[in-house]
Amino acid sequence: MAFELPELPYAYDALDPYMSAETLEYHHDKHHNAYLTVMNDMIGGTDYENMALEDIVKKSFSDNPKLFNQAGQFYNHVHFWNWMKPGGGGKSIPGALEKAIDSDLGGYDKMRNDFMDAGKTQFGSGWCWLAVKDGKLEVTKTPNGENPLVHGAMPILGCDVWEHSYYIDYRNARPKYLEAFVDNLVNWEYVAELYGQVTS
Ligand code: MN3
Repeated sequence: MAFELPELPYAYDALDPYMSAETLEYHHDKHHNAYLTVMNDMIGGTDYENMALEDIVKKSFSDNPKLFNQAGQFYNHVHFWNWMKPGGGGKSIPGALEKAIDSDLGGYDKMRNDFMDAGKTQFGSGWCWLAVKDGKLEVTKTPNGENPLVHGAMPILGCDVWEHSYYIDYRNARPKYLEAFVDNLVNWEYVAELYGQVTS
């Protein structure tokens, strides 16, 4: 069964001025769609064809690195659009997740700094993450299309730090993009929903 490109959960200009319609048009319609198209071509007629996306990501990481590049990035972006919303970001975080950020990550301000620092220090393309491993929250970073799934953790928030995600709006200023993401874009309700699924 071929996978399909999910529509953006908001209008292309909804995240303006923190992420422009031009960025979302290229990032969603071109980049995300390209990962999807190549992945669908590669899984057609193979054992991967009827597997769940998470299983394709985990299996291909060890067995088929070329497929993993596409499947990992397809998976990451399916969530990335939902990890943002108009009027998002900041400290207003649903209760159970807020408590876990306090107990596991030293509170909101430390988590915010550590998350942005992970994104800033990821050399080259990649992602920074909030993930749940063995029931506890952690902040991590990965290169290219890798994600916490392949390291035995569940990603609940990720920020794409490939240049295609910020170069139109921020040029080379990755730290400004990360700050806008955390302070103005994060959809904490969706992050909390994923957190609830992992910890329930
Ligand atoms: Mn991307």
